[in-house]
Amino acid sequence: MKERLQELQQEAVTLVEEANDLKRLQEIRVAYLGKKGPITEVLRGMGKLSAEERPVIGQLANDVRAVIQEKLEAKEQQLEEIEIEKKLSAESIDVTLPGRPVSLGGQHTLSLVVEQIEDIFIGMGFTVAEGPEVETDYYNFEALNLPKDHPARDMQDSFYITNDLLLRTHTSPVQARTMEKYKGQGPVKIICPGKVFRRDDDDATHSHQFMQVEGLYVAENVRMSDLKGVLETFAKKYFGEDRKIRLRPSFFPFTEPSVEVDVSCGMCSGKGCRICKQTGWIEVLGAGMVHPNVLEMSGFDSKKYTGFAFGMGVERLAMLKYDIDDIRHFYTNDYRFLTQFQRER
Ligand code: FA5
Repeated sequence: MKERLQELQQEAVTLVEEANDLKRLQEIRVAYLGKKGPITEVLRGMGKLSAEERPVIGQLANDVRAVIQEKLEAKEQQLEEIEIEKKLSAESIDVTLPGRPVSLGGQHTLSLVVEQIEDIFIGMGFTVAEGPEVETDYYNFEALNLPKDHPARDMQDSFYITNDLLLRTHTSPVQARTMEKYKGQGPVKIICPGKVFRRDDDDATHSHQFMQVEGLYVAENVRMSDLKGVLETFAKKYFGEDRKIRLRPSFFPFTEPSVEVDVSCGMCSGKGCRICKQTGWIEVLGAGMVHPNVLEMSGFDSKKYTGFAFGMGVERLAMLKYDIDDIRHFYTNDYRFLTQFQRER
């Protein structure tokens, strides 16, 4: 019996040493130390032993049990440590690896162009004003000398929301809103960039939603030559010296006299192409001297004050400067298109 116990101890210790995971250790524990294990069996057979042998074998069985138990615990600890080590090395972070590049967003091309336009006019003493995109019929039309049923309302097909509310068709309502705030006291010298909406069919140069920058200068003795000077200065600063501008007589109910301003086409250098509809010129803005009725309706004395106003199409200005062949590029938001334009410093 003594030999049997020593054999069992040897067997168990060898198995424990060979075990290489915690599951196997548990199996060995159950097999050798469990209730149905060989040591328990030996102890059960102690009844057959003599009184002298009994305590010796009992003591030995307990010692064997203790040795196996000890070996199991030591091995268990060892395997746990290996496991933790493995886990740590699998999860370790190499802090010396270069980081993944973060792709930074940028400003939309139209915002960049609006900023350039603002910078130029701020440099000429204008400040930036704002107005709502959902506008009343009064400010969009009536206050601009376009009473209800005036035929010139057809020049700008509108998106009406109710009988009295519409998406503004131009930034000109900000003229009337701003003049009202000044309560008849000039000078007023503002620009207003913003979105406008028209029921125009979309094509390479037209969109149903586009941006304008309005300009208004009302003071004593403002003349047509001031308007021309400001627009020429703007064109030179924005396009550079190589582009030409021309003024054509035109009609707007809110200005008298009125002009339309064209810039020479950059795609064909004025020779004529699809973009300029073979004319060599692209219309970029409407302008004129503020109509006395508009001044009076907004609380300004038209005998004391005169002024000029203009409204420019931002997309057209951007297309001309960057030779963009289709206005729809601005709205489809193709990343490859947008990332070509960076802020000018
Ligand atoms: C006006 O909107 C006037 N309010 C401008 C004005 C202001 C005149 C102050 C006098 C005094 P017009 O409809 O021509 O005018 O539009 C002005 C500019 O907006 C055009 O020269 C053009 O550059 C741009 N534009 C007009 N329609 C579209 C369109 N559908 N898509 C893109 N740009 C357009």
